[in-house]
Amino acid sequence: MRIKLINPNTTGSMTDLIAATARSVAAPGTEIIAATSRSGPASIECHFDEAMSVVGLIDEIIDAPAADAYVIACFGDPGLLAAREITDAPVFGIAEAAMHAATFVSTGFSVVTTLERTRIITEHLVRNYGMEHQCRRVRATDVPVLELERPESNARATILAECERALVEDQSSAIVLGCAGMADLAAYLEDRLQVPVIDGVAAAVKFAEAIVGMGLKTSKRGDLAPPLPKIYRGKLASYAPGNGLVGPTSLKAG
Ligand code: 5HY
Repeated sequence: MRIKLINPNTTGSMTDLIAATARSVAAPGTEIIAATSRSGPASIECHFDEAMSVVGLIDEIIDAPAADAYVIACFGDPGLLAAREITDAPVFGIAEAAMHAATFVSTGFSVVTTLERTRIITEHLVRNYGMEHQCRRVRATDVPVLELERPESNARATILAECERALVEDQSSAIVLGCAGMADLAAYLEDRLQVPVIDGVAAAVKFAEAIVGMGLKTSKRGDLAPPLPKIYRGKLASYAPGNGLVGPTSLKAG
């Protein structure tokens, strides 16, 4: 099967890190195509960044080659439901995937994320995904996303310390990493903390393999049916559903 891994921010070096993690867990026979969005923010750290990242994300789903499944490799799961409307191939957000994986191996987890201001975005997702009972707390480290890949930023030590606090103060028994840029830290942290540390990129790839392996596709009955044909004006005129790019006539078959 072919899984298209989309980094909705425009930083290629981060995509390389994410792709390496995805390929390290992919089963034999699973092809990982990694794509960096070509338009939008260098990193996604607020509501505006998220909103501005969605068109670039959609472009990566519209553009060939088609995949059997798509992974949105940003912990805000930006544009997840919109993406599920324009293809019947299953689409996974790394936040949703990581939280579900955590519930299989613990009765209570903490999320350790980047900036304080993104903490509220994750708390919204926890509620949206019905994870209030399992997610004990969302914690911020105030490490900017692009600092994660700078060794001299001390990000790893800062994240480890926050995870240690989470296990004691939140009484959590698992950690969910709150950024795709933390994907390469899971093994190190798990070794230090001796609890499950879940990276959403790996979780999303394995869930994609499982769901595609079951022959499941996204339902086109109800709210995830293709967007209704209509006129779009201005910068986004070419995205008008029904004009061949997006919508019923161009449903991206998985
Ligand atoms: C991410 N931002 O995974 C999120 C993390 C965050 O550019 N990739 C980003 O801080 O919300």
